[in-house]
Amino acid sequence: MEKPVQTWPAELAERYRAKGYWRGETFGAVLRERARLHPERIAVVGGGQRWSYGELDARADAIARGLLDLGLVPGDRVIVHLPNIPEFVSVIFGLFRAGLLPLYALPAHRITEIAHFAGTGGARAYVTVDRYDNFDYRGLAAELREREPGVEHVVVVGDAGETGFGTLAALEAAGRDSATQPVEPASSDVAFLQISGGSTGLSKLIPRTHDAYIYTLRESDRICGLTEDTVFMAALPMAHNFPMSSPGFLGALYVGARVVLSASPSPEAAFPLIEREGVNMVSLVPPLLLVWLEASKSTPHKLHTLRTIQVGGAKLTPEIARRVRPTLGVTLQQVFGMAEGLVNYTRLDDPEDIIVNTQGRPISPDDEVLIVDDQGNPVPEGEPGNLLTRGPYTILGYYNNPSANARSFTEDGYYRTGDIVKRLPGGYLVVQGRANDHINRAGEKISAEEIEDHLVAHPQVFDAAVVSVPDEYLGERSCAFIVPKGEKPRAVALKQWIRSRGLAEFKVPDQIVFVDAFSSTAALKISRKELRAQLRAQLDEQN
Ligand code: J2J
Repeated sequence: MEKPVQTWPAELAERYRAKGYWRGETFGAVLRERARLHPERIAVVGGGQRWSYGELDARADAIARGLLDLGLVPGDRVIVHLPNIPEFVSVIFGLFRAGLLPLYALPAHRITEIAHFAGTGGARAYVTVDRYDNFDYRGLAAELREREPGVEHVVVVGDAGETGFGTLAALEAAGRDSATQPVEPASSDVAFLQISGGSTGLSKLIPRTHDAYIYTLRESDRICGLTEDTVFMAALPMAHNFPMSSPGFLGALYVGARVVLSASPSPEAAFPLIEREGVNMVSLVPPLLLVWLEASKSTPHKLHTLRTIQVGGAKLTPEIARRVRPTLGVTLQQVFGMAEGLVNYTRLDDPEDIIVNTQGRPISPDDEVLIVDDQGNPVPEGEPGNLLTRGPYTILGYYNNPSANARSFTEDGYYRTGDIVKRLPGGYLVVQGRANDHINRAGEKISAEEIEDHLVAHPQVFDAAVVSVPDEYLGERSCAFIVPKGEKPRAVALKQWIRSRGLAEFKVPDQIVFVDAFSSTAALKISRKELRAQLRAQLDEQN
């Protein structure tokens, strides 16, 4: 039987240590050290709170003890389902310190996704917030406890109401008085589980170790020019790997910089904070960049402190990229990364042509990048092909998922990214498209298969195929082709159906097209992939 976590072969691990990539650091120890060096400096600002490094450190200690006193033991998984609030940071550092593994869920996720994470991750606890963005997460927690009895503990940030769940405030208070001594995990241990974009079917869990992840933070900080004077804004949801680690809020904390949390990435929420806190760096997805560029022209807020805007998660068109410097007077940095590992950056001092037209080059000289045709043969430089990668921070397998691993990793440990890229001289990558059928909707990845499965569960749906459609604003939107069964359902009813299945709002199809049948060739058992390609082509013809 395959082990739940695939680790690097001994000789590679040895090389990464010898080269100083993996330095034996852990998150808990890093925070301790920063707090010792400059306890008074502000670490996190958000939700009306300002926490110094010393305060964050003390909170993390109390939370670690409080969690262990619940009966959790090192190695246990804990779902963290929190919006951009300072408690996101204290909770995960508390977990790190206790050797417990955060499993990051997005605020947009709903019961079906959370129950899936709880089941596949074998989570024993769930940390959430009372309410956020017109949604009561306590109700979700109650349903989760019913569906997944393995989730023994629920901790609510804020008001637990009548639920009987514990609150973070109570857990922290108890932890402050506790004599429990957490044991620092090993740096080679898994620190947390990220979630995959879910290219085929349901999201998979991504185990990342302290050593490997902290290496990316340190190098990202260097490449992106972070110093103690950096004021980094997390505007995208913090649970996303991009604002978390490239260099993200964790990279900012790693250098002892300040992290400012915006409850929403909208200019209305973010711009006043930029002015008030003197934010100089932020990461965005392409559609938000567009909104920011427009809003910046008429905002009363002063944005002159901004120096770098990073854009990633989905392809940025050169036309928009070119407008960044003249409009905002900042340096654009393109970031092409993935929660499984490999991250590419354009460098701050790259020529404008590279910054505008490429998605950057890898972090590490030991990132091995292969660009191959469908038979696995390398393509000539400059030609598009499938991107495969392995290296000092790219995982070698998903958590406890042998069948996904068989599909997504080669025998010699390369991750099949599913991205089609071409490589330019100097190692710069240009993303050309994708080999697999997910929809990249404004940086949120949606698996066609997952949504199709929910659609065909509807009594009036005979068959369904979900495809991506180019969208001027979102980059891509989702379109569901539906073959009805009996009376044709209404499009709004199908959208409502997806919501009622307990899925994130971004997975609700943007567009629904009814067809009598899929083409006759489809009946001849072409693959779903070919069917989706045909339907996409059909849409293109119509437009
Ligand atoms: C085109 N496609 C991109 C880009 C990601 C940094 C930045 C992003 C992510 C991320 C991340 C793209 N142009 N600039 O984790 O640390 C698409 C690719 C990729 C997939 C990964 C980070 N940047 N993509 O987006 O795990 O298809 O990570 O394989 O969410 O997003 O998605 P995700």
